[in-house]
Amino acid sequence: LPRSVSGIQATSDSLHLGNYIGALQQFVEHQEHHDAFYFIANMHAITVEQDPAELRERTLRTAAQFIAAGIDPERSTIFVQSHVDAHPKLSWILECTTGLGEAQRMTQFKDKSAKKENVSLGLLTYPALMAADILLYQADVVPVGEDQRQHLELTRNLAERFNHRYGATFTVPEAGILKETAKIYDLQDPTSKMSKSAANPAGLINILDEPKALTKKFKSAVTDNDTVIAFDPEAKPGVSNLLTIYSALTGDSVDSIVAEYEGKMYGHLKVGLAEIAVEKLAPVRERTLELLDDRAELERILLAGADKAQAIADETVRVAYERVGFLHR
Ligand code: AQP
Repeated sequence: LPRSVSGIQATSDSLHLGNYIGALQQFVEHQEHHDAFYFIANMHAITVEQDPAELRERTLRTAAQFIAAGIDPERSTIFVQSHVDAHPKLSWILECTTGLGEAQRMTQFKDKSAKKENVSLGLLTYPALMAADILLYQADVVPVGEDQRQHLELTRNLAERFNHRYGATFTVPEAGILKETAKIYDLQDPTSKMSKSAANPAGLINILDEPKALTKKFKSAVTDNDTVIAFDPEAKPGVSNLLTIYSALTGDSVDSIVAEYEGKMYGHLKVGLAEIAVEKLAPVRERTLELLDDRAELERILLAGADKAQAIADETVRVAYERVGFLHR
């Protein structure tokens, strides 16, 4: 089976709808025909300051949301990044394979460092750790959203560079980015990516929001002064984003949704979408809360996942150490 590998940072109490549609739904889909490895990126999380107790809690909450969304720990390997020592080991080698200018050109680094007074070195080396996360498992495909395309391109370059310099070591992975759903936008500012650091909380749909809050946010989504429901991201970013979300949550094509709502008003679309989102997300919320009631079981799943991940990752590190000329211990 081809291997699918991806991760999500443990940086909020709830994942948001962008994570759910851009990443999680694909994870669930991939486990049908891939050997799948999905991890909670707690090491990436500390590239910006985190409260330790909060990070611990969010790591477990993120794991619970993975499972509640449909990742089956019997079929997919779910683990915590810091449980597998191979990640920082390979990351070091890949940092030494990356040019300083190359890392400084990453738009995520530029955006995040521009907003901060104290920029950590980890924020700059973030993409080398991400490349390690992927290359350790010899991933064939990496399901992510559009915002990770550049990091994935760097991962591919690093794999090729290393293979060229030291001999075939890493599989060069493909980006699993679905064109239609690669970027979900903020409901209040539909030209910006939906993100946990949203300027206005009403624009951010959390998958653990209560049904009432979900409905309210969809109903107050920003649209435009026109009245026609049509898919046109340039002229009608707000309505187009609602149609994209509708399509991603139902599996129906955007065209068929537009046809269904022909002659209706924006309000109808918003109410219809709110109902669909509640139907889809309320069970994820309930299941997450149930899973969080049995933390021992969650921890057991994560430790079993770490064992499986470690066996593969350690072997890759062994080969990479050998290739670069590290002496056997
Ligand atoms: N808006 C989005 N649309 C589609 N996919 C998205 N992803 C994130 N936002 C969207 C995808 O979710 C996965 C996990 O991303 P992450 O761990 O890097 O965290 P984040 O949610 O991307 O962080 P934010 O919300 O963007 O936080 P800040 O505000 O810190 O910048 C990835 O596959 C990502 O592509």
